[in-house]
Amino acid sequence: MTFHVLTIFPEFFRGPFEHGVIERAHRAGLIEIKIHDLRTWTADRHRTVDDRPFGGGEGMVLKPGPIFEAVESIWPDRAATERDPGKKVVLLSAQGRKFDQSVAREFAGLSELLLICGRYEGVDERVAEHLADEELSVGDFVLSGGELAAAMVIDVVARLKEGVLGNRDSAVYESFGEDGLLDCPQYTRPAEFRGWKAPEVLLGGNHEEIRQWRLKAAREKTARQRPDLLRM
Ligand code: 9D3
Repeated sequence: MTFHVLTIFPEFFRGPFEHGVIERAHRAGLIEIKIHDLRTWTADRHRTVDDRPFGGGEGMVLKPGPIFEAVESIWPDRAATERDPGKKVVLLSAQGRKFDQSVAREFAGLSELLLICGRYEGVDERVAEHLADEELSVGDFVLSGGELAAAMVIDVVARLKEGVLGNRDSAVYESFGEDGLLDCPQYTRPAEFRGWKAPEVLLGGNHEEIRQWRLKAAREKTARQRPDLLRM
């Protein structure tokens, strides 16, 4: 699967995918990540990507021109032929549909995903209306731009692709909220740390007892921290 990111901060993406599971998936050729600098599709001397909002107000708005030019150059067929259902253009914005594990599973079925990162006060609305297939938010909080959101989406979607996770940590276990529960608490050595003991049951070898303890602990933790998951 290929991820495209359109951004005015291409350097932002030097770091996030160079570690762990995603880095290995990339090296194994299971995913491709292409970072595109929006300024490539500007024509003026100052490589202008933004302008002042019509009607007045604070800050700047990303102009539609370079964004349309970029998408049309990354996917030249898109405007001419009917849209390939295996490819999606997503505008990251606080006004979008809320991202979660089930949206990620939907995206994992695509062959290519193009993520447009907004900045400043926002993006000219014609991008959301006439270019993007959808707007996507990663949560009800205010980011400084779409870059961190894009990195999140790529991380979450990539680990759902066949072969990205090892068998041991397979996507079968990637069931956030699917069984209605958070993960159970985990412990490692030392068995006693600063006077706090790891649960005795986990130190013994009784796998049925351990399974029951974990289920109960997951239920208690979910009820305490995320009661909304139990109601879903
Ligand atoms: C809601 C605040 N806006 C008032 C005019 C200004 C504004 C804040 C932050 C406009 C754009 C942004 C940048 N945010 C994103 O690009 C963004 C985002 C987010 O802020 N929250 C959750 N998900 C996302 S995805 C992209």
